[in-house]
Amino acid sequence: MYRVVGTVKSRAFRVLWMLEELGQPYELVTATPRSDEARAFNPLGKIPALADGEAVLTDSVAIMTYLADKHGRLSAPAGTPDRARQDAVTLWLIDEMDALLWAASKHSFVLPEKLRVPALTPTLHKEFARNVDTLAGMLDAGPFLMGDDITLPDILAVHCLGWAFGAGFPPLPDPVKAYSKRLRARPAFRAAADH
Ligand SMILES: N[C@@H](CCC(=O)N[C@@H](CS)C(=O)NCC(=O)O)C(=O)O
Repeated sequence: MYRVVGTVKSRAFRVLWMLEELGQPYELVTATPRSDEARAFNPLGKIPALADGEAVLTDSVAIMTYLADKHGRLSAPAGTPDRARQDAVTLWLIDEMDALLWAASKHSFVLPEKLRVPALTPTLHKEFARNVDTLAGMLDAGPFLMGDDITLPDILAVHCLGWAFGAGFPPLPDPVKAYSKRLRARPAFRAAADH
């Protein structure tokens, strides 16, 4: 059985949601960032990690990619143009959403107080709002980011949108709000959130 190291209210949620979508059994090993439990799986103290037998993997996107490839679902196959297009969306989300949210977290509670620059916040919010408009445009073509089926970048995007809401980022435009609500209503999302 897989073991997911982290907490529901962290990037580990992405992995929990994906495992629920895949219908794979797993156990949640609760570990907060930088805790001894987290360091036992990742010397950096970062969560999530995934233990698959003897193999210990880190980074939410690396883990999701591994799971999608291993189980042959929630992703275009590796080595195809569709996969390269999907990876480009995944990396765009990391650059333009996750990175902004992470910067906001760092400058509000992660960094030692004397290193925080609260004046960054309005710029991070404006950038995020601009990127959410781009995301709305990506959703013009279908119900999911890559078209007709849910894939890894949808899990990443909806996790980032929920994180943004929790962190007090600006409200979402209606089409993005509806997309997020629709995906959050999925039984797999609900099951992952139930931990
Ligand atoms: N790119 C990594 C980032 C992991 C990460 O920074 N996780 C946060 C919690 S959501 C953490 O453990 N932070 C502690 C730290 O950076 O020291 C991923 O997606 O898994």
